[in-house]
Amino acid sequence: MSVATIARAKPSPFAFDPRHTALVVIDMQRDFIEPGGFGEALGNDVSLLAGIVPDVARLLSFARDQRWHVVHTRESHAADLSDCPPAKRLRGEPNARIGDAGPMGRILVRGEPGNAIVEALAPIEGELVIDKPGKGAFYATRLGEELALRGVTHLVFAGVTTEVCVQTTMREANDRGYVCLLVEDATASYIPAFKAATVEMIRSQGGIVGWTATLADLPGGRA
Ligand code: TIU
Repeated sequence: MSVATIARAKPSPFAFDPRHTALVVIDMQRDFIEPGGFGEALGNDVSLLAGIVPDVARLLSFARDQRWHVVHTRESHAADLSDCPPAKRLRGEPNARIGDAGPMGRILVRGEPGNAIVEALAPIEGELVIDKPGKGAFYATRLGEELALRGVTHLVFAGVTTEVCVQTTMREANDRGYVCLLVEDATASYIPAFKAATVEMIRSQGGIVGWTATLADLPGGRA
């Protein structure tokens, strides 16, 4: 069994088998990262998220080199919004509603320009792309079945936003028995204090939700 270890992971070394490990890149889509999308419509400064694109690209390249499985998610809804509960659609300001027209097409609607993953992180052939109607990537998707088919037991997380879709997915994964690690410098929030708190709470209490590490901590420091 080929086992790798991230010795400097917190709260303790993180051992994993690359063949049973997937990188899960959460919602690195234009809607959240570029001006004119859902994130900005909610009143956020999107530059905080754009700043991690090169770091996520380094992590993605590392995962591909190491032959980890790779999963990309997109928060998105069907064009008829049949998978968007009113409680979600009506949240926020009237001009920020999911399904409304925006500069990058209809907000958070599948297939619209704004729903695309940013070019620098575009999925390549063989990588799994999961469209998810919720904040968590396991809710109402085939993610669990796809990971089971591939024999994945360990998940390494990156993406946005740390305390919303990343944390929700990580908690869903933890409850489903996956061993989880968050790469601190490959995740971001519109609210830096929330990112910091999330990183701390994940690894608190002996790793109650999982582990954290930085890109420089990865095996070989190659990322
Ligand atoms: N608003 C916010 O921080 N996040 C989201 O709505 N979705 C994700 O985190 N992807």
